[in-house]
Amino acid sequence: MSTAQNTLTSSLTSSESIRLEDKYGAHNYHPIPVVIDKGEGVYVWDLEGKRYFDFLSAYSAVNQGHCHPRIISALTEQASKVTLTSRAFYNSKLGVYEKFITDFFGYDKVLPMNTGVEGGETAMKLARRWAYDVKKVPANEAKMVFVEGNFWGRTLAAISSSTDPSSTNGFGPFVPGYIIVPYNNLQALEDAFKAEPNIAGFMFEPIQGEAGVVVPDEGYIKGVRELCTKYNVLMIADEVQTGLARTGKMLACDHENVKPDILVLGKALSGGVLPVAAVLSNDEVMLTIKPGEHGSTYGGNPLACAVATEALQVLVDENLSENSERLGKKFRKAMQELIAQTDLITLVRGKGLLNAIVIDDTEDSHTAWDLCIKLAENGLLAKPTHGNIIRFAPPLVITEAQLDECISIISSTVLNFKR
Ligand code: IF1
Repeated sequence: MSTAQNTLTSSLTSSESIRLEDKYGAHNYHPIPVVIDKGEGVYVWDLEGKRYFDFLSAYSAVNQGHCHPRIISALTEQASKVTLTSRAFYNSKLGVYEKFITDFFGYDKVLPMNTGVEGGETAMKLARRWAYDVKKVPANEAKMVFVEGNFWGRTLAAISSSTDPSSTNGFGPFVPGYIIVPYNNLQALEDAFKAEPNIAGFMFEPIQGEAGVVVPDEGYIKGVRELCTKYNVLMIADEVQTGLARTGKMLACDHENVKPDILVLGKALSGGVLPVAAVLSNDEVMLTIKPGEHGSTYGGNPLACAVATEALQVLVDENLSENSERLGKKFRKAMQELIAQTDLITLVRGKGLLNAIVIDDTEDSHTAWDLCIKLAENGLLAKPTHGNIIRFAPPLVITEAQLDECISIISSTVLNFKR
C-alpha cells in the first residue's frame, strides 16, 4: 500500500519539485538545484535517477552514511513499539541510553534534547545556573563568552552571539550578557576572563564549521582548557559538527586530549535519521537544573534513544574515526597536488574528513557556487559556506576507492572550469 507521500511524488520531476518548494515553501534557503529522492551510504539519487556522491553529509549529520542498515533497523524496530512517551513518565529506553552515552564519553550525566541549537541553549542555561548556584555570580549578572565567526544555530540566543550579519540583520534586539573574543587567540580569551569576574562559560567549536572549516593552532584547545580551569569558567565544546568521528577522532577535543566541562552533540548522533542532541556534563553542573526547569516534548524519546545508541555503536564498530583520519590526510594531499596545477584554489584546510577549499575570488563572487554547479553535473554534491569557501565532508564510511573517484571528479571539474 503506497503512502500518500509516495503517491504524490511517484511521477514528480525535479523541476516540478523545485517549483513546488518555491511556491509553497519559505524562501529561507538557496539550495543547489538538485532534488534528492534516495540515499544510501555515500550516494544520493535525484528524481531522474542520477547518482551523486554526497560531499556535504547533511552538514555532518550522516557520518555513518545515508540510511545505515543497522540504524534504520533500530529505528523501525523501536517505531513499531513506542516512539514518544513525553518525560511526564519514564520510558524503557532512556535510562539504558543515558548509561550508554555517559559511559561512552565519560561524564556523570546527559540531558537529552533534539536539535544542535537546543543543545547549545541547554549548555548555556546549565552554565548560567552553575554560575549562580556554584560560582555565586550575582543574579542576572552571568556572562557568556563566544568567539568571532561562531555558528551554533538559528535561535535568538544563538544569533545574539553571531558576528555574521546574514545571521543577525533584522532580528534584534539580542540576548544580553555576551562577550565576543577573536577565535584562536588565547591572550584575548585570558584578557576577557581577567576583565570580567562573572563569566559562566566559554562556548566554542574546536574547528569552526560554518566559518569555513577554520582549524585553530595546535595547542589552542588545550590552552582554552587551562584558562577555563584557571579562571573557573565552564569550557563548553560545541561538537555538533566536529564530533562523532568527523575530524579523525571521536571528538575534535580528543586531538589535544582535552575534556570540556560541557559537551554538546547533535547531527550524526542519530546518523541523520531524526533530530537527536545531547548535552553531557558532571553532577556539579548538571544537577543545578531541578525537575521542571528545562526540557522538551521530544527530548529523550525512546525512538531517539534506540537510534542514537546504534548510531554511536556503528561509529566504533566500523572504525569511522580511523577511516576519517586516514582518508582525510589522503584527500588534503590530493587537493594540495591539485592546487599546484590551478590558480582557482588558494588553499585546502581541515582535519579528518571535515575539509574546505578556498576559491581564489572574493567572498561575494559566485565562482564557488558555479564550481559547485559543475561538480553536481559531474556527480558530486557540495555547497559553498561563505562565498568563496567550499566545504567537503563526505560520509565517514567512504572507501578509498570511492574517495579516489571523488578526487578525480573534483580535479577534472576544477581543471576544466571556466570562470
Ligand atoms: C542551517 C550552517 C553548518 C552547527 C554547530 C550547532 C548547530 C550547527 C557547530 C545547530 C548547525 C547547520 C545548521 C544548518 C546548516 C548547518 C551549518 F551552515 F548553518 F552553519 F553545519 F555549518 N553547532 N549547523 O554547525 O544545530 O540546530 O541545526 O541541529 O541552519 O542552515 P541544529
